[in-house]
Formats: sequence, structure tokens, C-alpha cells
Amino acid sequence: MGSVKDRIVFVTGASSGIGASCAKFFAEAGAKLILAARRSDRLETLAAELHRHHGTDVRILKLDVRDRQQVAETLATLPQNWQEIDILINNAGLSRGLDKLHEGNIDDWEEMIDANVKGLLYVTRAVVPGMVERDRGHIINIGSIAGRHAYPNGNVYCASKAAVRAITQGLKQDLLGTSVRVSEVDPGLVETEFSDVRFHGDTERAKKVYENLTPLTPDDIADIVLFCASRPLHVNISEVLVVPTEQATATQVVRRG
Ligand code: NDP
Ligand code: 8X3
Repeated sequence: MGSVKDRIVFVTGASSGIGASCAKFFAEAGAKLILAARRSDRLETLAAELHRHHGTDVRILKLDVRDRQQVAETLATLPQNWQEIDILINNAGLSRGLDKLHEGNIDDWEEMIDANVKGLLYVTRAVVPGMVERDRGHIINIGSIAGRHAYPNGNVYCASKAAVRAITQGLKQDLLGTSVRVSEVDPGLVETEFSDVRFHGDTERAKKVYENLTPLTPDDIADIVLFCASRPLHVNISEVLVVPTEQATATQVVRRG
């Protein structure tokens, strides 16, 4: 089995949900972590916890992935001993709103496209050249079931995740001939802050998304991400679609009450 021990793992969106769980799972497996998000206070707390429990070496980056210049500068100025990133987990992302396209909020669209698509591209563009140079590395993108089939009112979020899927596929093709691996993990319903963010802090509405079913947990996803990363080096898991047992498609769920 490939080991992630002492590997440098860069997780975007590590201040919450799936990204924070990935940080924990990779810390337990002995990795060194670069954790990025805008809410660096949360990253500080997480880093202290990981250091206390696992002795993990953590570097924190206060980073807005939408800021192209900030992404380039922050990554270019990493200290020498943190520059050789082995695993990039492109997780930072969000949804905003659930509206018919013709009634949608254009600011919401901009935010999703800027973070989920352009942000992921900026980070990838900054990190992957080093991987190619070293002929070693792994990019794991967090897509979504939403990227495989659009659902009513999901329009732009679904489009952003469809773009992640195309980018993952294209990147894998472009890296063919190198030893750099590319994976995508596409979850269905995972209970995180995702729906709070989608509904602009309307927590009652957010809770209803997961009502009367057992959603995935962020740990369920981190476990799969770590599984992808720890396969032998000749094994590239290209894509994983994972849903709760009570979900079939983005629109079909059973709520047992
Ligand atoms: P959370 O809201 O709990 O976490 C989102 C993370 O993304 C936070 O750490 C947030 O950090 C970060 N983030 C958002 N925007 C930016 C930005 N501009 N710059 C840097 N970091 C940013 O949601 P999840 O954990 O659920 O979401 C993680 C990923 O999983 C997303 O890409 C999401 O689309 C995807 N996903 C989620 C599913 C779900 O049902 N929850 C299902 C399928 C996919 P901060 O705000 O501190 O910057
Ligand atoms: C998050 C899952 O179905 O809410 O990507 O879009 S869904």
C-alpha cells in the first residue's frame, strides 16, 4: 500500500466539513499538512488539535482561492521545506442559493464559479508544475453528484461541479506519461456547513436537507480520499461517486420519518 506518512498534503477549505475531516484523517496517517481557508482562526484551532493528538506538522495558509494573485504568491512563497507538495486535495467550494436560473442571484453565481472552478484552477496551476518536475504527486478533486446530473434550481452549482469533472478528466489526460495521479471524489448528501452556506445562514432550512435520513458524514468522505491517496503508486482511482444509502440520485432520497 502507498503510504502518506511524512507526505506533504495540501487541503483547501480545511476550516470546516470535508476539508477539516481530511486534515484529521491524513494527520492520523502521519502526513504533514498545509491547511488553507479564509477563516484562519479555525485552522489554528485544528492545527493545535492535530499537533496535540498526532504530533502533526501543520502550516496554515489564510487564503481565498478566488484571489488569483494571492494564490500564486502564497504558494510561491512557501518555505523551502513545504514546497514539495505530494498530495493536493482541492476541496474548497460552496453553493449559494437554490433558485430557478432565470430568477437567480448573479452575485451567488459569481461566488460559486470563482471558488469552485476558477479557485480550483488557480491552486492546481500553482501546485502541479512542481509535481510534474518531481514526477510524483496526486491531485484529488472534490466534485459532487451535482456535477453528474443537474437538478432543479441547482443550475449554476451543478455547472460548477460539472466543470470540476471536466477539469479532472482533462488533467488526467494532460498528465499521462508522468507519475502524477488524478482522482475525483463525488459525494451526494454530506452533512456539513454546506447547506447553511447555500441558504445564507438559514439554519432551519439547512437542517431540513438532512431531515429523516442518514446523510454521509465528512469523515465518510475523508476516509475515501485517504483510500484513494494510499493505493499503490501504479493505481489511479479516477472517480468515486458516493451517496447515502437513502439516496439514489441528486433528486431521489427516501425520508423514513
Ligand atoms: P463546508 O461549508 O463545511 O466547507 C467548505 C470549505 O470551503 C470551508 O472550509 C470554507 O472555508 C472553504 N471555502 C469556501 N470558499 C472558499 C474560498 N473562496 N477560499 C478558500 N476556501 C473557501 O462544506 P463541505 O465540507 O460540504 O464542502 C467541501 C466541498 O465538498 C465543496 O467543494 C462542496 O461543493 C463539496 N461537496 C459537498 C457536499 C455536501 O453535501 N456537503 C456534497 C458534494 C460535494 P472558509 O469559509 O473558511 O474560507
Ligand atoms: C452537494 C450535494 O446534492 O446538495 O454537492 O448538490 S447536493
